[in-house]
Amino acid sequence: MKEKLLITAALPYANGPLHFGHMAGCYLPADCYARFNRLCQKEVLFICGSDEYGIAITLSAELAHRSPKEHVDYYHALNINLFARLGISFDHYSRTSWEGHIPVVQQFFLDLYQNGYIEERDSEQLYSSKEKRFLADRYVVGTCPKCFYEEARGDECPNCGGNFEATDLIHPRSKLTNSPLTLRSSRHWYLLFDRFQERLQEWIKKKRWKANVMHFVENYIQDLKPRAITRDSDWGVPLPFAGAEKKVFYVWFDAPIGYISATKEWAEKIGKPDEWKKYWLDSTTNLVQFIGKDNIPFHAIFFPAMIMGQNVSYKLVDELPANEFYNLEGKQFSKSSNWFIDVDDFLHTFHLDQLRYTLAANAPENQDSEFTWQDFFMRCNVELVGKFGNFAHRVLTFIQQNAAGKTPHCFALEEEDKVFLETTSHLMQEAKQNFEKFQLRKVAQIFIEIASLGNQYFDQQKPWKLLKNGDMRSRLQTILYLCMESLKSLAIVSYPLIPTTAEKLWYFLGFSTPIIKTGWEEGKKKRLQEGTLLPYPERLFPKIEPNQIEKEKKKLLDMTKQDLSLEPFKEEVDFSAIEALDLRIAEVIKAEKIEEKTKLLKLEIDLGIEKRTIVSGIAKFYSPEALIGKKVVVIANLKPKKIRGIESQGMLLVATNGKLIKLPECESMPAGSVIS
Ligand code: B3M
Ligand code: ZN
Repeated sequence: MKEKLLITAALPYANGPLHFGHMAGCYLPADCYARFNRLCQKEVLFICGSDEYGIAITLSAELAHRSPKEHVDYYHALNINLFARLGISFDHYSRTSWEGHIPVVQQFFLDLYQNGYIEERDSEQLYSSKEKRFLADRYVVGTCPKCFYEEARGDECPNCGGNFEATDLIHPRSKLTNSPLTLRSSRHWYLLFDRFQERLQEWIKKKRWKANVMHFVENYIQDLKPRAITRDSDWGVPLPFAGAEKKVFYVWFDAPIGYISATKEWAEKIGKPDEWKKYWLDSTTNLVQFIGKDNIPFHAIFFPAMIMGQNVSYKLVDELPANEFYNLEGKQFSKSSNWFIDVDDFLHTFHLDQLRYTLAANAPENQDSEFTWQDFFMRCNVELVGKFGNFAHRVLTFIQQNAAGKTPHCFALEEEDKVFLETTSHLMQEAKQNFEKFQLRKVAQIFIEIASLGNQYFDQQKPWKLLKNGDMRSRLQTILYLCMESLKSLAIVSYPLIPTTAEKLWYFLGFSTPIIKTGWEEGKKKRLQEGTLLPYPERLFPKIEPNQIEKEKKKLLDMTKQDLSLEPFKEEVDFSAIEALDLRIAEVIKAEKIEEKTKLLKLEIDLGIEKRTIVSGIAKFYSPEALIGKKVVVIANLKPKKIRGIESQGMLLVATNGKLIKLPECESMPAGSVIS
């Protein structure tokens, strides 16, 4: 029977864009592992989905003036899109807000309840009389009980780093309305984690996880306490009985169950609704869960305890590859402080496999690591182009030019040929073991080592010298054949890391069945078909110019200089307020500065129906000459107003972040067009 593998990657919150840090830490390692095991022809199911409940999400949604549903719909779509572009090969990507998730979570709770692991408790929670609701965690701000910093959050203090309950804050107030909060009794359900201590200890003892993970987990288990698994909110999985209205499960209770419900959704999708059981309810499944280090307690302790309290025996996690953090040029990736790399931008300029290789070669496996442009440059040019690409290119073009573009024949091997083949094969085996141990950095290193070995062999054998000697024809063929053998190994080893490029190389070697369909062992055994007419090879990777990297570094720095103090949203308005506005496209026909030193320009514009004069404060960003002939958006029904003695008959609309000003783009529309 085939070995069965269920691979999961931490469910990302649908609460903000994902960045390279998430990719390097969790999703790319999980993807490489899934691809590797598929290549080894194991039965692989790779599952993930968006984590869509929780207080952090309702708060962000409220701050952005949208409903939680709109908020998660937006980020869920963004997550899907990003994973697709990075070639993350999930078999199914679900979301915790799909309806099938609810009964699974509720049943988990009911089993725990029946088995005596749940306790109801009344406790004092912070209540806002103004908002008429309980406020939890991040909805609360107040004075830190430890250092008296006045802007501490409900769960921690950014000033002293202290951790506490929201109820410990001095003068707690609502983050949204600033209104004071008072204590009110609220009923919550607690999961008695302490009751699982012995079973968890027994179970964890047998694990062979990374030392830091083991150490952390063993310590954590010493001091397990009951924890509230419900919250006062209406966004989340509801409790399965009456009398618990406005209560939902805590996001860390429902999210891990999302792995199971996502698998159920997958089974439904493929039209075999019971197929999920083959993975979750069969002890022979190997369950491998990829996570970031901040998720360790939930996957190594809480979720296993929740499973131990069930009436059904679900799989407990077997392997828990937990990576450290991945930063950007020395600082954490952060969209809000403009320290990130725009993925669209990146993939527009560079090749996806350049990124996948760099992230894998530098993955934060045993300590934090970082993306730097310099490292990217070096890996792309020195390793991907200089070693791997170069070897492929010189061998394949040599064959095109000197061996009629056909797979050469392999004649008798000499000692050095055998050593070359054996060393390559040995390195491949080593790469395989490292894939199995989640050591992508090491795999990447071995991959480049195989390429270097190929280059050395080619240099030592000097096939170009043999060209001149007709008697050496068979020797020449053998050498080229063996170089192609080495390229074959490179394609196989690199497939999980850089699948597109590996398949391309495979095709250049004259194979018509893709590597992934051929398999690791089969591919290794498969003979190159001597005499096959080979396709003309392209370069596998382009070389990156130093100025491209300088440009990227500058872009990053420039971004941080932008002012991020964007204005908060204004009060809601009725549709009538929008209808009342007459927005039009106009063409600028004349433009001049009012006085040399002001930022004001006097514009003459054509609204299609009539011409007007308007005064606009954009002189710092647009010269009069640049504006002539440009289409702009104006408010056409604004009462005229005198500015510096000139009657401005309308107003020009611009985009601004307080520092920069840009005119919206609408060149293709004729003057007079209505904006609605
Ligand atoms: N959404 C946390 C995170 O993205 C969380 C993981 C859930 S896994 C069940 O770090
Ligand atoms: Zn503090």
